[in-house]
Amino acid sequence: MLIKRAPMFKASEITDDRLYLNRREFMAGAAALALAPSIVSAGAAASAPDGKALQSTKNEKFSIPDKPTPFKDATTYNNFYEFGMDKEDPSKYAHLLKPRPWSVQVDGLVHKPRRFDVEEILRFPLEERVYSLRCVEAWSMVIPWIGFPLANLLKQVEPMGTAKFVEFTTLKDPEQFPGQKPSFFGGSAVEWPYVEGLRLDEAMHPLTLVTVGMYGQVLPNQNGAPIRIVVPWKYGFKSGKSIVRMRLTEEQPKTAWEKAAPQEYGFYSNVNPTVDHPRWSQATERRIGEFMRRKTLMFNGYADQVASLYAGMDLKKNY
Ligand SMILES: Nc1nc2c(c(=O)[nH]1)N[C@H]1C(S)=C(S)[C@@H](COP(=O)(O)O)O[C@H]1N2
Ligand SMILES: [Mo]
Repeated sequence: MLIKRAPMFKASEITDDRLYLNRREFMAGAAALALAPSIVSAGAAASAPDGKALQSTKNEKFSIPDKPTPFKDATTYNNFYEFGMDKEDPSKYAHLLKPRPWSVQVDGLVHKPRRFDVEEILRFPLEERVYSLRCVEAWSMVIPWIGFPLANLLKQVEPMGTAKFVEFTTLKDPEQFPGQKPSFFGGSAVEWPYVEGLRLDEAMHPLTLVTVGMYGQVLPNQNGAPIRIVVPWKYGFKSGKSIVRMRLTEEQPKTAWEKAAPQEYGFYSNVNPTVDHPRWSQATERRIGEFMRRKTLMFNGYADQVASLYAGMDLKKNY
């Protein structure tokens, strides 16, 4: 039987995840000893950036000093359910996605709705910003993203006074995303297309990034090519990949994960170590590549910059 509305992750997967990483570390150790080099090098993904280079200016003010996660981990350990539900699926099937031609429709409650071609989006002044991405599964990575503030793009379409939210929609095309096929093995956990959303003030916050690259190159397909959103103070699933539409609305958008499991994945999904997921703790995280778990920080370390957006809100209710 296909379980159509399965919650995002089973508690057992969280455990498997740790075992998997320990196995990888063991393999890496074995490689260092030259015991199993052929096995370690068998993966399809490159160990160093090998895509098209992308120029950008480093924004130190908006970067954390942490050491970036190895490129190979950031491109082979992914959540992108359009390609399948296993961490290896996105890098395995990423070649099916065609990131050109591509455009993003920006419409809804705006005075100047329009379509942006990807080449035009690449002409915005690009910055490199090192952010950590904290997944709701309690692991994190540090990634040098390349992009620009979403506010710069939204200003061009002139949001109306009635606009309160932005809805982000990912491409729906089962030919490019095998995980969207009705016949997909195991069924899918979410309804397609993948939809995410932010309140307009969150969307306009200078930390919220339209992202077109990472590690000095264009975004690899498995990381959301050619255009994704990155919202560093929220759990990773708020950062929708391969975006084709941004729609400004008065009503709060219905997000894919809220529809799939509302008691587990709320609209806000701010990183908050004091609010556990119903099936596991959010107090600590495993930084990919590190051995010890670290304490998770409120708003993923951005409390000074973003806490004021939620003044007066009960963050336990608005999880
Ligand atoms: N369209 C789409 N966007 C998505 C997802 C997805 O399954 N589909 N997964 C999310 C989750 S759960 C995480 S943690 C991040 C992972 O981003 P990364 O693979 O670049 O690290 O992407 C988010 N964006
Ligand atoms: Mo995630």
